[in-house]
Amino acid sequence: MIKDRMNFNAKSPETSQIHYCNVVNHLNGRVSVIQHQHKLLLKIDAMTKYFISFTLILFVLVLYPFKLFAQDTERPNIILIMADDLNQFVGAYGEYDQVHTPNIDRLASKGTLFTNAHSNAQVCAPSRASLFTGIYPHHSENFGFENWRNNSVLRNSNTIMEQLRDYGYKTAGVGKLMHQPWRQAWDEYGLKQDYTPIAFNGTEKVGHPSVPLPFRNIGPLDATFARLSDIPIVPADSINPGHEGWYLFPLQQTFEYNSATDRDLLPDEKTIDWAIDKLKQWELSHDQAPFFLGIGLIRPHTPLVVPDKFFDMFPKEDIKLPLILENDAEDTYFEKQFFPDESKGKYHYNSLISSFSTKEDALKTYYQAYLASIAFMDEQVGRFLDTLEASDFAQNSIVIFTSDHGYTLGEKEQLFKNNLWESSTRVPLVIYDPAIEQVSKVSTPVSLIDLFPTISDMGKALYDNRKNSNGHVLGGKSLTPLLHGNQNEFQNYHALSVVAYKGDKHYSLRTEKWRYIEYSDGSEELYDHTKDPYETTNLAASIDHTSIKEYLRNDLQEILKQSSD
Ligand SMILES: [Ca+2]
Ligand SMILES: [Ca+2]
Repeated sequence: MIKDRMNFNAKSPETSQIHYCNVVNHLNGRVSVIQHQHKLLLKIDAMTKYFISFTLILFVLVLYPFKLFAQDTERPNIILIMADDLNQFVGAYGEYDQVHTPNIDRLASKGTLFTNAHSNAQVCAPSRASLFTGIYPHHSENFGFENWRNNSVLRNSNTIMEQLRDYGYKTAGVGKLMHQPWRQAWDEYGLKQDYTPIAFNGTEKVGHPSVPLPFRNIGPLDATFARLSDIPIVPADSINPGHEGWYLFPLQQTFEYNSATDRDLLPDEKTIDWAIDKLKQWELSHDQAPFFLGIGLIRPHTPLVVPDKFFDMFPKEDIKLPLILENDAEDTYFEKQFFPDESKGKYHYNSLISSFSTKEDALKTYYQAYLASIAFMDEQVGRFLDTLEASDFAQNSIVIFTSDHGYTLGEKEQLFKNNLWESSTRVPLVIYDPAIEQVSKVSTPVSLIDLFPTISDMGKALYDNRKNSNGHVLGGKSLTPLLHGNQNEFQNYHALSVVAYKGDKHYSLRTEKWRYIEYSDGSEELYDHTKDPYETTNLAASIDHTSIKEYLRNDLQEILKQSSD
């Protein structure tokens, strides 16, 4: 054995040979020789180890990068998928059996389904502004449709992408995410938001000719619902040249449709294609930095235009409408106190109903298009999830699915969003983290304001979000304890929602059991969700509920005061 090693030593570098000869020549005692030989052998062993280690590393790096590629295990990839104007119509909730959302349901079956999640503002721009910055609308004073990137508080605070990027994440987004896009917040951005295809008169987008009047007149974007095969033909008039065919408005392009299988791709389909390509590109790059990927889908936002097969899933005659009571709005204050004429939601509702022979026909027609748009959106989510699940990222990527706010579909004679009732504030929320054993359902009231701290917590980037003193601190808190079943920090947690109109701010507080609404003139609504999930009976005037109403009123004021500090 020793001889063999000596022979090996004879082939080793010259310096080792000289060292060995010198030792033999200059030492007289056999023991000393053996001791030095032993030391030398140890040295040779170490060299051998280094050689083997180096060879292994080379082997790993050069020959097996695909199999042994490992990302940062401490910080997972985070994927945020957003739908637009999607209310609680998701099958996993088991509340409305007319919906078809197998892919979101699949994600929910693996992750945690939040059954009491809400938006903080019930229109696209301020909801997304508060979600992506983690700052409450009443702190930024950003409530409406103005460009939130001009808002001083929001501009001087990090978006979640910047927060993660500062701590080593690479970030990419595609589709409709921030409403008012801000490219610099991302490392890279794919397709911009595009609500169309839509009918076109050669100059401007117009209502689809198939949509009955007067509903068609509420505006081309809000009013349009049609099968994709129902190609709009808009004749010329004295001003406009007319146009035959669908039109992609921001791109100023004709959308070609020849058949179900021979047509251009819809914006949501292109968005998912981009996200899939990005995932594959990252997979091939072997970059070890974790990623944040935002995917913003447009449907079921209007125009409700999707391929025919999704309309065919919901035959109108088979649709069962959820509970919509006559005169349900009589004991409410939003419309009568603040809209002496008509709110947008009431106007849309009245226009829809008067465009059909019966209220039921009107609502079923609209529900069919909304449900079809959800099913279409769900199919796109499924295409992405299929790719993710087959990728190297399947086990180290958290997926969050939600919407920017809900949608009121006929309840309280409203067809819109931007109110403080359950249908409008409630959003679907699913969080799937493959690394943990999650609880399946959480009924704690949470809201979109909690996503910034949740995501930055997951990415180990839960640090001061302010760029400077003009920024504002976060309004929510990380939901990760809830994923583990720990509710200790959430005993009195609430979802706060706001609607602002003409300078008036109206607030709602949602607890496990109650919804309390306080309008700017002091009018109140109170609903008991254990008995009245559709919020049909306003208990604010009930003597039996004086104390709970007072408690919630004080709580709301306390929250507004506290979170202003
Ligand atoms: Ca929206
Ligand atoms: Ca009522």
